[in-house]
Amino acid sequence: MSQNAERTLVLVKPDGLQRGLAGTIMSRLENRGLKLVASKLIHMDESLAEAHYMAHKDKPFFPGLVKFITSSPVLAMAWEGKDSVRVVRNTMGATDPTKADPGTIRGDMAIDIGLNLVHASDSTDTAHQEIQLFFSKTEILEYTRDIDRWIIES
Ligand code: IDP
Ligand code: MG
Repeated sequence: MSQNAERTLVLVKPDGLQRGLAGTIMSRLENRGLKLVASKLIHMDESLAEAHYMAHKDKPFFPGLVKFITSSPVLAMAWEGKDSVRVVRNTMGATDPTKADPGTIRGDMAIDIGLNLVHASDSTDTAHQEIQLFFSKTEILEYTRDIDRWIIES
């Protein structure tokens, strides 16, 4: 991994794939200058969903959230770049799309909190755990991009 770079887990949730927005969402992250280092289409089972959303297990919306995230495939991705955890959260917008800023993924393309299109890790620690949950070491690819010298000052 290049200096100062970090990785974060992003899911295009079932609503994103069903609505045909996976490409648009990937484009937004690519356009921001982030680098895709892992990706897979996966139909999450209950145990993966419960592990992924463990922090919310006592919340009233937890059963509905598990049911939703396992209802149809998701696109799981790891993105790498400068401050990627914070940058991706900012690019996604607030959890409740009615409160998300225009210009963000949720602020432009979603309106309901239960159908907010994307997941992204909320800290470098959770990013590390979440990436491990979805990807093996060999599924995360190290490569350089010539264009990076036009995106990140050395
Ligand atoms: P985040 O996805 O922005 O990190 P979290 O608070 O971690 O938001 O919640 C995880 C997911 O659970 C949200 O993306 C949303 O889909 C769902 N969720 C959160 N709060 C509520 C709620 O109050 N009602 C219904 N669903 C919720
Ligand atoms: Mg969260």
